[in-house]
Amino acid sequence: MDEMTNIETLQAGLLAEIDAADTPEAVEALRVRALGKSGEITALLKTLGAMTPEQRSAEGPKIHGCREAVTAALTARKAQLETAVLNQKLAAEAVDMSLPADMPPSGSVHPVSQVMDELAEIFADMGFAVATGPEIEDDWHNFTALNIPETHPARAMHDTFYFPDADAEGRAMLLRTHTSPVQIRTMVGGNPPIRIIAPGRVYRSDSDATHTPMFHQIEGLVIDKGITLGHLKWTLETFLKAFFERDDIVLRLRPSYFPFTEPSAEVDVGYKQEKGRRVIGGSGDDEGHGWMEVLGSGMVHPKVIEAAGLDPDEWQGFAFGTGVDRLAMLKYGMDDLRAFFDGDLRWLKHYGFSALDIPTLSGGISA
Ligand code: 2U9
Repeated sequence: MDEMTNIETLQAGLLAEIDAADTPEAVEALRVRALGKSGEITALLKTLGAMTPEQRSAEGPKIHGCREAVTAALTARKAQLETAVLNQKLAAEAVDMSLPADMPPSGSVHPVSQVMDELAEIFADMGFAVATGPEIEDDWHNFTALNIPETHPARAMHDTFYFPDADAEGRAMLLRTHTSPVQIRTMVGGNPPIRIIAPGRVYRSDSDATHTPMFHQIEGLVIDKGITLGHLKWTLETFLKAFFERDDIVLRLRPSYFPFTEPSAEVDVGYKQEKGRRVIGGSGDDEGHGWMEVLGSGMVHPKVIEAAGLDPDEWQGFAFGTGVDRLAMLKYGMDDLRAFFDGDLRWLKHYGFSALDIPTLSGGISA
């Protein structure tokens, strides 16, 4: 009876003190006082050893009950106080985002991002919308719909990064090897006429001084009625004049082959050798000049138009593609592709662009 009163009194006293504790540290001090090595409840637990079995079965449950009640109260109060401390801290450390910055923005825009912005601006002016799509694709959107046969070398394991498992429909999954699946998705999902550019990352299992396993492409697609090679040539000429910011751009369309276009043409621009550098402009056939390949292009193959669910007798189109990294190197005079992906801050400081210098046709395309 006496013990009972003791345990009850002890428990009531501890619970009241735990309730009154106002810091996590005060709760911890109470835990040590009650349950520590020489704690009050610990001392009670130790008395169990000297008891007779009868006493023990009478007292044991009370003492253990007391320990459990105190432990639960300690845990609950500690959590409560820690939440309060955190909330106080969050309130005290709140940042007012509407305040002006006390430092100018640092960092710079990567040349690839800059060129992507320039391209979007130039093509927007010609009425093209920017389309994007997944970088993880299936082999139908990346190859089959583009009239690339099962046996085409581009599909080989050593050229394409495949995932180990197929998707739910049994299609092989891969990292897109070009941005063309974006155009396929636009044709399948939308209704023509279509005028889009698709810029973005593409992946090929390739790595040396002029190839990186990930690089940036931009492709364009126009689908409408009565589209001809003339529209293609005008579009590319207008684009290249705006991009290189000169009027004396001369194009040469060379017959080529791509599975997704027919006819296909590689597009060269004339350049002049000046102080050991190639400067774009003029006819490549002039003395001291040459031709440099900058784009691939062609009239969209009827099979591709059909695969995307459109009637090729009604709709025609042209398409083109080029590497953004290479365009950036050409325009801004960088000679090592690998530096693009090193993340070297000195290189970025040297070749980067100001975040505040946004390319516009009215304000000037390059910064
Ligand atoms: C659809 C129909 C046609 C996109 C095209 C090229 C020509 C081309 C290369 C340039 C250098 C890729 O980065 S690169 O290696 N691209 O030569 N691309 S026509 O043709 C399409 C795309 C989508 C539906």
